[in-house]
Amino acid sequence: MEQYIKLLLGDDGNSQLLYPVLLIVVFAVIVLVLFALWRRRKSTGYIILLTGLSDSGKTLIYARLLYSKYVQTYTSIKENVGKITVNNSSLRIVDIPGDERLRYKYFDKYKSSVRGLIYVIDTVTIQKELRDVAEYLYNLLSDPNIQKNVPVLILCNKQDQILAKGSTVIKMLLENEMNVLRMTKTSQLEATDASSTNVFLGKQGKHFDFSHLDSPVHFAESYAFTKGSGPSVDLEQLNEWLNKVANLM
Ligand SMILES: Nc1nc2c(ncn2[C@@H]2O[C@H](COP(=O)(O)OP(=O)(O)OP(=O)(O)O)[C@@H](O)[C@H]2O)c(=O)[nH]1
Ligand SMILES: [Mg+2]
Repeated sequence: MEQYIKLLLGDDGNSQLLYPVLLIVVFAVIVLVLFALWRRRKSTGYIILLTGLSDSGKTLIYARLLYSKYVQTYTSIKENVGKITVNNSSLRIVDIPGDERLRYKYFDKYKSSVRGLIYVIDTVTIQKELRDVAEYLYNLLSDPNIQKNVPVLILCNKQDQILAKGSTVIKMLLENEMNVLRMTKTSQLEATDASSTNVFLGKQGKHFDFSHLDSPVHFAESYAFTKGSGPSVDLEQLNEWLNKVANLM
């Protein structure tokens, strides 16, 4: 040990090798700590949040993704959390209740770790629920945790139903509704004090357009169940999106 220290300090006791060696040691420790954190993150899994209004089909989609089977679902009052592996990445799927008294509580619980957001829409009842669907989506997209470039998938579910609206129509309906909502929110913002949490989404002076947001927003169609004959599930576009998100990790 003595010899080793002498070698580092040099014959005259000056530190010729000491600083480069210390630098290498510090660098190695930092790399090891970062690697350990990365491994831990990988094994805990990246959170993909399944959200949307009540009855849109989140829990059935969750069951399909995790267990590839149909389950009888009931209005959720707590979250479901489970892991799937996509392209060697571990994704933690978190299905949160859509009930309006619970949805923000659970969103707040997971939002800081969200790496992807799936917003499920019941495309049969959309016309009736448009205001609620748009408002909840607007609030989610305004959240700083989501604005950090988190990929968003708007999943137009229940496509097995004859009265279901397609994703192109849903996109148009939502953009129009979000445009109106944004005007209301902006005027609220002007009328109230600066502590208001309303955020202006999109480009000033332009009609609301999902492509103007920082987060990449995609639309997809799905069904997780059908009462008729034929295939009972189609989550292909959802799986494609999950693959893309997993590749980013
Ligand atoms: N026809 C049809 N029914 C579906 C589909 N997906 C879900 N459902 C039915 O819609 C109802 C609601 O589904 P859930 O998965 O419980 O809805 P949820 O979004 O989890 O609702 P909350 O837990 O209240 O937030 C259930 O009766 C499902 O069987 C679908 O693609 N097509
Ligand atoms: Mg549910």
